Amino acid sequence: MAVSDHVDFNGFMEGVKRRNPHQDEFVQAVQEVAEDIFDFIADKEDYHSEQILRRIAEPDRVVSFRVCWEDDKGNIRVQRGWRVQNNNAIGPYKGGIRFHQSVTESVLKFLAFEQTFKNALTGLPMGGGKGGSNFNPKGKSTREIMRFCQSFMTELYRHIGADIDVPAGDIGVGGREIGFMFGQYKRITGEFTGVLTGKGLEWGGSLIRTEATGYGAVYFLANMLATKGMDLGGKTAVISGSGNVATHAAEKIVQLGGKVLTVSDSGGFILDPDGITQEKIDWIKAHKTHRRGRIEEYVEAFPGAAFHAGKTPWHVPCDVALPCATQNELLGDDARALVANGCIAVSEGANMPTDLEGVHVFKKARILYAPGKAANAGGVAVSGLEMSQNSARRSWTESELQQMLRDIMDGIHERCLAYGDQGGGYTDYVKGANIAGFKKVADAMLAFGVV
Ligand code: NDP
Ligand code: 2IT
Repeated sequence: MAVSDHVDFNGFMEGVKRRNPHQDEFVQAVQEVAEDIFDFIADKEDYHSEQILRRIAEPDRVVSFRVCWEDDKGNIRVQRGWRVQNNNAIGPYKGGIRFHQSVTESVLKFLAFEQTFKNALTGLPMGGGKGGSNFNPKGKSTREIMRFCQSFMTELYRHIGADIDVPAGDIGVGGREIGFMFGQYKRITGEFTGVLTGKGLEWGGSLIRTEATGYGAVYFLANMLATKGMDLGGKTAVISGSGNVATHAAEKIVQLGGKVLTVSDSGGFILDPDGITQEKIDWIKAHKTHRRGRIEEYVEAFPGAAFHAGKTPWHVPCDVALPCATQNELLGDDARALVANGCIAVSEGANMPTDLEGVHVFKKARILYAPGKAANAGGVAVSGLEMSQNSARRSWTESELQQMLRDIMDGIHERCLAYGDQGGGYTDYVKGANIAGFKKVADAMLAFGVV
């Protein structure tokens, strides 16, 4: 078939929308990738005739299941659980589990799709998957969390395995939840394997996994600044979120000499003009443990700060911004405000935090802008290193792992430069990440034929 006979970008997106009704997040993630991939594959016949993008944008499978559990008052509660196995062309499915009331099939399909490119970018052999439930962990007792995790794993266990699909944490799932799920998997199967990552250090976990996503997002930011001869010393940073990714991103910014002005949660953001120091970050970590505290209580502990209810922090003037909470938390107007206020770099700790309009604003302004699939890949990368350590039945030291994380983030940055260089000193990191991630997965799929 001649290249000109192939479906064009608009035709492709119409098909994606038709086949995925009411799945706006999934359609958005596919569009962001397709915008770059259609140009790249324009003259590459194999990718067209083998329908590679069409196949990556159709999950290998979506497993949906009922999760029943009993709350502390004896009420029977029913939630829905999913595992989306998007693509395993270059390794076992790999990706986190999210527990949040906003979780839908669309959200998990977008996350599994993004994860496929992200994992390829790390250079490690991992395919893309994601799972979760519309369970809301806020306000639940530890016993309720345990019963929910056990019930969730009682179905999930039959779909995962150390060489099949290896889940980890995400929003609402941290070390405690991974412990409950790992315990249940081991109880059901009788196997002690590296079936989950983000495990405790005593039972197969890896050093620096907890810190890796936030630290990695700042390493990537530092790499982008370095291309312009700059570093983080003295730079002001605006961060959203106050969970795992946000607090560790803040910590690394402070270590590299920057000043963090904001963090947030779903209730609003705090602005601390004196800067959020390590001592204050430690307070946030302790306060938000197991989703108990609210960020608005920060102003009682540190009266120099102000709380802005129901608002996001993007209108606060800053040099660099790190959205680290959730998808579509930074919209077109927010992106315009950041650019107008002189922000020079954005590094996404969260997955797809910027909507498509915002992405286009950043690209047009030609600022340093790293999409989540590149900037937040440090977490899954250290998960990949946890898998290697589990398979080899050994543990690397902290300094070895720190170096490996640095090297992997440098490698992702290099791959983005290689495919995103637009000339005139401007790198389109979105394009670079999309093409580099796509090419690796696509070439593996070509090797396998039509399967
Ligand atoms: P946590 O559960 O530790 O923290 C989530 C934070 O985001 C909380 O501050 C939470 O506020 C806020 N948040 C969640 N949902 C919303 C919402 N709808 N609106 C406003 N704020 C919200 O999760 P993580 O830090 O692990 O994850 C944050 C982001 O990073 C997610 O996009 C995740 O996919 C991504 N990510 C995580 C990785 C990891 O290793 N953990 C790896 C790569 C990406 P509140 O307390 O009010 O709910
Ligand atoms: O979005 C992500 O990359 C994660 N939540 C981490 C996935 C993992 O397998 O460590």
